[in-house]
Amino acid sequence: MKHILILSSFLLLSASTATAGKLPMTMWYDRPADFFEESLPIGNGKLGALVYGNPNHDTVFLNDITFWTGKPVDPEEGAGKAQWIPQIRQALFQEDYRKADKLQHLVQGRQSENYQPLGTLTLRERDTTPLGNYRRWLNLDSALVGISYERGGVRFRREYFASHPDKLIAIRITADRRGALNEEIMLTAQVPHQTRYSASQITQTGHAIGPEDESIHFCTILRAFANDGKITPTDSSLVVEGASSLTLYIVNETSFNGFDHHPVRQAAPYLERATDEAWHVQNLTYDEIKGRHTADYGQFFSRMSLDLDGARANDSLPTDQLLRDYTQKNTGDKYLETLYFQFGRYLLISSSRTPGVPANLQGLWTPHKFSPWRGNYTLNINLEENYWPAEVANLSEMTMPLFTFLKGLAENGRHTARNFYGVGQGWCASHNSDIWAKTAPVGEGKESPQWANWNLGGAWLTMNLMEHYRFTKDREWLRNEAYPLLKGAATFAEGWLVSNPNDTTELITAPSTSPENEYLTPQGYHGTTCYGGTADLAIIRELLNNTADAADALRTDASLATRWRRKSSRLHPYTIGHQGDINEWYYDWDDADPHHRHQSHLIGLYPGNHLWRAAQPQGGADGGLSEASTTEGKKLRKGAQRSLELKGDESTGWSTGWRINLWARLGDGNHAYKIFRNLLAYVTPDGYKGPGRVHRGGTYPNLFDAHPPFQIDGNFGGTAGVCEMLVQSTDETIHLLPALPDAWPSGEVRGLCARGGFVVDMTWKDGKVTAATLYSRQGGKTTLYFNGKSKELRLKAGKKKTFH
Ligand code: FUC
Repeated sequence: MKHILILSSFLLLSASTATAGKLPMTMWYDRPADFFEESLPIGNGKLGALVYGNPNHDTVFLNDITFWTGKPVDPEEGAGKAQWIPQIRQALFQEDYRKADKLQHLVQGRQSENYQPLGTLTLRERDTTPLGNYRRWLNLDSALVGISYERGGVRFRREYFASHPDKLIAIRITADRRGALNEEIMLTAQVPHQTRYSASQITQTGHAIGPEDESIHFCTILRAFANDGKITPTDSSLVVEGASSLTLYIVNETSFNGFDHHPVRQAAPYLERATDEAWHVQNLTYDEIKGRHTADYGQFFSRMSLDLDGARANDSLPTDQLLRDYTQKNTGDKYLETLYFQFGRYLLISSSRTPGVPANLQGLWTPHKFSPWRGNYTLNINLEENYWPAEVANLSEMTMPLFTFLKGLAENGRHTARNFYGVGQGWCASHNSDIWAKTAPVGEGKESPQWANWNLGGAWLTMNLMEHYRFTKDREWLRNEAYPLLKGAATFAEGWLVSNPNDTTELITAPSTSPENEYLTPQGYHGTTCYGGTADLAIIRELLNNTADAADALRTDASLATRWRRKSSRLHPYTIGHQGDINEWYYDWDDADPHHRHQSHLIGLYPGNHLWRAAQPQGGADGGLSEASTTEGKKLRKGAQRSLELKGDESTGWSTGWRINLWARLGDGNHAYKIFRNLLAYVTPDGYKGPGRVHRGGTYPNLFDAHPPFQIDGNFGGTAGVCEMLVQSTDETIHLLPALPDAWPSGEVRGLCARGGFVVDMTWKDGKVTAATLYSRQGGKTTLYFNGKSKELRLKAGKKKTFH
């Protein structure tokens, strides 16, 4: 695999001037973290750390996004398992669901691998007398974490950051009295390792859990530089005495060399790389390294600013208190809402810059030897949701790790398509994946088909590809990178579709499951395997339409595009159930859990487009977000709304994030906002068992999303949801304030992106747009809807226009 980060050439600035967020975006706390859900994350897109900031015992969990268990997949995995597909299909068409569920176990493969933590750094101060004036913060504008405190009349300060340009984590400790620093520095690890303490340096090598000759290896080097004083190695630490300032640089490399390279026999030269990086730190001063970091990070972060109703930073209360008050005192604090929004952007920049290795379930931050759900890539919502804010929130380049990862999926997915599903062309991916671009279904014959048997994860991910094109209009990228992946996924879908036995003019999938949901048949069977599941058909509809659109845009494969559209129109249509909702199952069955967290049958409303577009009228003064024009559209709109009502407003973090976007797409800003408030519900750290414990979907004190446990997707869903309330767009239209909640009567947003390759800056007051500037990246036209009027807009590349 080529390790090249493809950076698109277009400008991604805001429509007017590039702006730094006008409000200072700082999370702060008045005490050190006790739990990791209180710690502050830093990351350079590959290396990350969770900073606790307790001077007596400062824990820094280290992570490298390329550190996983396992090795490349076996292309022969599952060979022959496809023989069971016809039997499962037959059982389904005879309506014998029990038998189908049972047979599905024969079409399962190995579990995914685990994301693993690197070492844990501990900094221990010799003097443990009481501290005063303690403060700990994360500044989102500069991606700097810090703590400050006083002890014995001396003021101390620590600064932590993760630099992308210099591939390191830096920690600097200063004191305002000469020679006042006395620290002990230790590096331990939960995985097999050896640590060597030498003069001013710690070197740790080791490997992921598993056989030494079959696992990813790593090398972490910490170099310590003291001003004044001395650094002495012991067997288990570096001891710093009498220093005035201390700078630590931490580098790490792993032997991961791409999804298809063995981590030992075809290892990346990780020892050499780590050594080079460790030497490199001497080429620059600390201030230079810090300056390069803030400039690099700032070029992305500063592209977008948000001001809700003139909210000001409430500096008198720490962020965890703001969050608690938000829920418990119902403050509706708009500064906190802005902070939360921007924190999602911070997390994406900090966790998604490594080719082939997208942000995982925890972004890249985990303190656990074995993370919940293996910290893997879950393709039936979670990985997709990680990237929902990327385009709208002006961080388009951050999608490149995902798209290079998709190439690996497409490679491995050819084997999975053939071995497990008997489809000889195209590629597919299942529910769980990992750094090895795993595509085979999991379960090992033992797990419920509800999460083990499903083969449309890859198809769902291709939506992100087409969205990237819609937002950037980067045709070269579409041609060279995205189109082959779309075409391969569409080819698999064509091979997988079968005639509906009840109406042979229609196409369906069989077997099918609807991500993790369970049905109840009228006969009382409680199961998961079905045929013609709505989610499958929605994903395939979106895929076929997108691939045909891509072919049109590239002026290629005209007859294939016609075939894909014809097949898309033959898919079994949406139906409405006895409760007025869109049926999730082929039949009008009830869900075993009516509030189930997944709502995959609404994929076409969000993140997809086809249901959303069908539920809108064509044209109309307000672009018709409030009412559909066709009978079919009205029916779908009502059905989607009813489905959401039946689901309710409380769910896991990621599901709550999704529901914000779904309600926003229905044009109901107040409902979207109500759910946004739920997403920001204060949750205590999972390990906290004392009084006031809160365990639910929401937000931890460090603003990490609580599934619970911590999963980063909800953060990203929330950031995307804010954008969706403010601007919605299709290839031909842009709606300003399509779902503005009453709680945000006035505000200003800069740098929000729209389909068609536009960037929007806008101010609003009393719920109406007061000024909007649109900038075109590549040149193009759109119809702009705002304040009940519409304007045709045509702009040349790099030009902008302002409307009042
Ligand atoms: C999906 C979800 C779970 C969880 C897991 C990581 O399987 O259904 O809620 O988020 O991914």
